[in-house]
Parts: sequence; C-alpha cells; structure tokens
Amino acid sequence: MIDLYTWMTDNGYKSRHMLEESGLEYTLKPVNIREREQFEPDYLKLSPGHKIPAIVDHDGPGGETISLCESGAILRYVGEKADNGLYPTDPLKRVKVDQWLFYGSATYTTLAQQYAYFWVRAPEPIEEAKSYYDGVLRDMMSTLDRHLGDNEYFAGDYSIADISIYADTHLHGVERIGLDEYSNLKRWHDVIEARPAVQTAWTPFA
Ligand SMILES: N[C@@H](CCC(=O)N[C@@H](CS)C(=O)NCC(=O)O)C(=O)O
Repeated sequence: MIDLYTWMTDNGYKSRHMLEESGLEYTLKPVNIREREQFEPDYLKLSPGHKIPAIVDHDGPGGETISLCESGAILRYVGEKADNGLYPTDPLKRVKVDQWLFYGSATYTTLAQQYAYFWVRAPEPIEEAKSYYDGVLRDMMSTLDRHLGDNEYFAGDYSIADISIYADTHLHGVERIGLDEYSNLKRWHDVIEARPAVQTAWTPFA
C-alpha cells in the first residue's frame, strides 16, 4: 500500500495521475500547502524541501518501507513498480522517456510555476515579469507543439513523460493561455484528458 501526500497543484496531480494509471492501491493524504502543512516536522522527514508530493510505500524494495519526494522520481518509481509499460524497460525507449520526463519536471513545470506566481498570486502586478513569463510559457508550449506535430505522444507510446507534461498544459495551456494556437498540443491534451485515470486524479479532495 502506498500513501500519497499531495495537494491540488500541477505537481500534486502528476503523482495521483500516475497512481491511478498504475492500478496500485494508494491512500490520499492531503497536505494543505495553503495552510503551510508542508512545514510540519513529520512531513519534512518525507520531503526535506517542504514540497508536495511525496509517497510512502509500505511494501518497497525488499519489503522495506520507503519514502520518496520529487515528482519525476515518484513517476519513475511507480512506473517501475507497476511494470505496465508507462516506464518502459527497454533502455532504448527509456532514453527519450527520461528526456521528456525531465523536461516536464525540471523545465516546464518549474518555469510555469513562475508564470503562475506573477500572473495569479503576486500581491502586486509586475508587468515586466508577467510579460517575461508569458513569453517563456508560450515558447515552451510551442516547443511541445512542434514535437507533437511528428509524434503521437512525447516518447513513443503513452508514458510517464506525458504524465509529467499534462498537468501544466491543462492548468496553464487550457485554463489560462488557451490551446487554439497549439493544435498538436491540443490534440494530445484532449486524448489524455479523456483517460479515466485523469478524470479520477483531478477530482477535488478538499
Ligand atoms: N521539484 C518538485 C517541485 C514540487 C513543488 O513545487 N511543489 C509545490 C506545489 S506544486 C509545493 O509543495 N510548494 C510548497 C512550498 O514550496 O512550500 C517536484 O517535481 O515534485
């Protein structure tokens, strides 16, 4: 059994999406980051940088209980454990899955969060920062759109790479910027959005 410590944010949705796809049993453990619950001492033992998500697997490698934070690492861990093809075992296929997984985690989400800060949460509007991050987000969406012009999914078949990129495409692409100028990204987004795992993973829990 896996405990998933999460909240309703881009990174939070990724792990839940993956656990839903995996068919593994898991329990949701809400960590309300708006109430600063991520700073509770017990939670910091799971996620030293006070970030959601984190998991505890009570049946980890060798039957040990393990904890893990960082969305990309969680997606890989659950993918390996589920062994359902979403994190392929073929090293040749893994190369590109890892590339796009890291693009999703390290580049896309990280910069999209800055966009969200200046456009949604900043107490005072700072026009230069808003304009800068608008350009950054649109550039990343163009990059994704170009790749999907020649590829059905990001790295071969549907994989953890797609899961890593879906959340910010939905939150910012669909709900803020719009996907009309990114037709390949829209086609890909709509296919993933229709998956039952996504419908469940994006159900509010608080
Ligand atoms: N690199 C981390 C980033 C996680 C992250 O940014 N989590 C945010 C919510 S989306 C958070 O917990 N923020 C609360 C805080 O920083 O105190 C990952 O990929 O999981």
